[in-house]
Amino acid sequence: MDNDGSQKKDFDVITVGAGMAGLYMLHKLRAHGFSAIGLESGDDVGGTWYWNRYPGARCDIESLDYSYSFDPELEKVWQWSERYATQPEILRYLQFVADRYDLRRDIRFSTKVERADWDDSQSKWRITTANGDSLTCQYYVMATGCLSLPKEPDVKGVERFTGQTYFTNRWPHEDVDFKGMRVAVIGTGSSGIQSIPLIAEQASQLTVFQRTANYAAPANNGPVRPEHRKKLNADREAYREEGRWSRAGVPLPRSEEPYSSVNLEERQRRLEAGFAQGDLLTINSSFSDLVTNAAANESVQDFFRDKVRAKVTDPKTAEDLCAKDFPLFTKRLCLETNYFKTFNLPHTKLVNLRRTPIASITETGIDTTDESMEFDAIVFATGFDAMTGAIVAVDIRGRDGISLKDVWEEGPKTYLGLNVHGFPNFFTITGPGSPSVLSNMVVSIEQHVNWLTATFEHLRKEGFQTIEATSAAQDGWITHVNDFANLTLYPVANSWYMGANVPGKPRVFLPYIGGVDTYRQACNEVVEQDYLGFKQCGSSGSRCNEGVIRFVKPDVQMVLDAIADLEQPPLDTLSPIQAREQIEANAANRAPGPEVGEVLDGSLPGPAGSLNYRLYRPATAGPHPIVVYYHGGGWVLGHASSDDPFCRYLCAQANTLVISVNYRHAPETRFPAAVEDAFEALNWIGNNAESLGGAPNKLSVAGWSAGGNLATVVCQLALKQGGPNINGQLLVCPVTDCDFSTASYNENAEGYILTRNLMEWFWNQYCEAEDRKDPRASPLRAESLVDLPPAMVVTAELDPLRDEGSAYAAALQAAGVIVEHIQAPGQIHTSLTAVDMVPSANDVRQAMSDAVRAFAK
Ligand code: N01
Repeated sequence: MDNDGSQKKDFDVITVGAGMAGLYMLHKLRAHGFSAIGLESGDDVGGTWYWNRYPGARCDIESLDYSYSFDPELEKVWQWSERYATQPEILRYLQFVADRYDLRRDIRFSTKVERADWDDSQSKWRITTANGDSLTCQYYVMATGCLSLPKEPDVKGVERFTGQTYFTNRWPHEDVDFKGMRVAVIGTGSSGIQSIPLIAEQASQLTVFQRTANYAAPANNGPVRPEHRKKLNADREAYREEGRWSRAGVPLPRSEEPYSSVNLEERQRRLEAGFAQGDLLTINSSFSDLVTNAAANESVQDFFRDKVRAKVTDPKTAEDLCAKDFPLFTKRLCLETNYFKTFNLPHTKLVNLRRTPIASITETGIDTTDESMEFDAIVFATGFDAMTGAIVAVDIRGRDGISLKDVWEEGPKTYLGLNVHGFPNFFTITGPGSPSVLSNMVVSIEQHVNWLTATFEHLRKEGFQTIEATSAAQDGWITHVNDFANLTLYPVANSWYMGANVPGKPRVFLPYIGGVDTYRQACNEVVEQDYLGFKQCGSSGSRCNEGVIRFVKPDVQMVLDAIADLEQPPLDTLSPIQAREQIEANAANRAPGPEVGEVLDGSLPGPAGSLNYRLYRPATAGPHPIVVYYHGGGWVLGHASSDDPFCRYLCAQANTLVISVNYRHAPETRFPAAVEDAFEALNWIGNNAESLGGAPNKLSVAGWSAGGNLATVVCQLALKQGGPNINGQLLVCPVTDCDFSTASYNENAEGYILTRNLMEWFWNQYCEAEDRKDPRASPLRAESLVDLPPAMVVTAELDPLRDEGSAYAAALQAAGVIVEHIQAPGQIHTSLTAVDMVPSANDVRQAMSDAVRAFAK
């Protein structure tokens, strides 16, 4: 109440939704001295668990984990009766929480928010409800849940049916009795799979209309597992903390072993154990690559299909119930109790809508293209407009009246799934771009609520009134979210994760798949870096630490982490011999690269003795264009086969013969020995092209790193000294100069494998100081680059050599050479050639192989 006794209208925070997120938000805000109110369209607390009252509704994360952890006392006083509690029990729990913390007094029920307008002059949000109330607040938080707005039933004739119609996600509060009724269920997602067996127990006839069969594991529900309770009770805080820093918000061992690395017997054992465990996560956690490796995923799909075949007696029905249309896990795995066995009951029938689609719903039933069926009731288990639907259902207007719906027209844009540029002081709990639905929601909710409350406190302490993500930070986060998703099989499925279940919704991967742990770390780092990527404003000024929180591609980061785990000494602290040994030992673990037609080792006459080469021949009929390839390794490390995966890739992908030639290395032989060898090898290959199986006059060069340096140099020498005609040069992160003062040397001096120290070490091994400006060492310093062959120059953003590569591309272009320069964001010096290890560089690699093909035309 305000002082005059009227209902209070202005708050520090208004939260929309009184489900799990809204309740905890309210509790936490109160504890930190913020005035807060919750607005809820339902007439009680519970959110998802208030609306989804259909028979069989249960959680699919074990209740011990799917419960708040913020108050140890609460955990002690509430005891779950089952592993996976029913909807009524979870609703009772949330009601208990609301009562225990006296939350209802600050929740206005039956209050639907219709509009929210940012008032820049007041630095406040004005919230308008359907009841006509107008309230204001400094911070506006949507705690509306990810799966709350029902998807409109997009079935023809839906309004014609005169029998009873039910929606699983808006189930009546009073009991529904299907006894003696002919019931249709449309939809076989989690809601359908949970409700169908119970509806079958009552109905006299049940017909299930399935458009897409789903993967389901047995729930094996029962009392809470004693060992689970014991683990939690042994050290609650440690257990919860493990969950907070886990991949999915549940403490679980996670295998680092790819599926293919495990023998058949062990694979089967793990899959059976996962099934026996009866949960969503164990099977996926039993191998490292089930959501990234299509072949591994396919093999586990077979396991799931065989389980269905073993349960369902009619083979045709069994086959129809086998999921086949999308990779396992790329839609949420369902947990089932008697679902498949229900189809063995004589009064249950499956209609496969792929074969016989629904033509129309009629007054009395459903017509498919094959038959007319009469029903007393139709149950729609057709899902939600997930993750964004409930948010944009409110007309949210940010700065200058911009509409969130418009801003999100092509897919949601958020920073960390928490805030949106242009919408100061507006927040979403478990919003798109956060782990949310891919995690134990309670863990993610608690993390967001804690982060928000700490942020509001920080702003209060610092005297700031507003906070808003910058456009650059938001774009960076969206790129990161997509980069992670693109490493997985998820984008191929027509799932609600992709927005693909709602006609017309943009196809965008909505949650963040990097993991609860990774995400939490990012949020923490944002705070540690004084709210990196947020602009904070107050009456006495503003502060903005502009930046992108995650700019390294996620797969590159995994490589960096794996290397850090090895705890190896930096190469530049070793002798060249030790450095070579370390590099060779590491190479033993790398991915092998694609198959090619033939690999031959040979030698050719060099200026100071023979030089080894390795020849990669495509499987197609020759003769093929030739690429003379120079390996990387700072003129100190490597040999003819040290870039084996990349050479194989170029050979197979560009259908070209790749001849990787060795050259003398430093410090044993210093500059210009490597150049002399590289040039001699080029000449020899040019002269022997036909006997090597190459097409005449189709010769290009390629090289990576120091090999890129040699490739540029031989092109210059061939022009000057009359070498063979070169059709093109592919320069991958090349050394082109000896200047350590570039911005890229400063920005990327450490942390990305090739360090500034290492590069200095390489130069010191290779070349006397007075020789370094010789264009044969620093080709960027050549007098003229006119008439050099067409080039593709590829530079990596996080590479000390980036700027000299870019400078060489620009100099070539200025000299009239045809150049394509690709700058690879988020990549490091070693990642572009790391075939099969860094898939985020696949597009760049494809462009390289296209360029090599084009050189030969
Ligand atoms: O919805 P869904 P849901 N004609 O979208 C079909 C969570 N949840 O409510 O796949 C015919 O998964 C549609 O077919 P298709 C959980 O995260 C959790 O079941 O589009 N069929 C699909 O079969 C879950 O993932 C629990 O071809 C139509 C079904 O309807 C999420 O909520 C329990 C159709 C919809 O499946 C959503 O689950 C329940 C049409 N026009 C839900 N339109 C727990 O266990 C749609 N379908 C905690």
